[in-house]
Amino acid sequence: MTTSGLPTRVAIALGSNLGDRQAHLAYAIERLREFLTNVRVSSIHETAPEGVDEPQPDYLNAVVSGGTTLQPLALLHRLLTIERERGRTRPSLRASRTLDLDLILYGDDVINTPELTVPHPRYKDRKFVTEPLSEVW
Ligand code: PH2
Ligand code: MG
Ligand code: MG
Repeated sequence: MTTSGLPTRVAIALGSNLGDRQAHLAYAIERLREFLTNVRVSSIHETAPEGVDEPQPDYLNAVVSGGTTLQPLALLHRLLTIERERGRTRPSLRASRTLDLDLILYGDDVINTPELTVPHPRYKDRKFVTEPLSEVW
């Protein structure tokens, strides 16, 4: 748990494969700038869907890093709010989505709660995360 008032460096993975994907990512990046400092934005990667059961449209993926004084759960709740602002629904696990914002890294913290697992448990196996992450971390 980070307790100081100093910003913690975080990485957030962005994904979209429904609707105006570019607009969803651009919106998310602008919203993230409201509470992150020293923001770095990766390039946008167009990727085939991975680990899904049914055919899906291709994704646009990116990673944003920056500093925040928000605690992890407060940050998570901001991310979920931004997803909802783009009409995100969850009809099933890994369903196509307008906007997915995953908290991948929160400094060096290891967090295991029912609501939040950080580092994100599968990110190292996902090229659509590791490639953009390598551009900003
Ligand atoms: N997200 C998933 C499942 N599969 N595949 C790609 N290419 N990009 C994603 O963002 C993605 C995925 C569930 O979060
Ligand atoms: Mg995800
Ligand atoms: Mg998610």
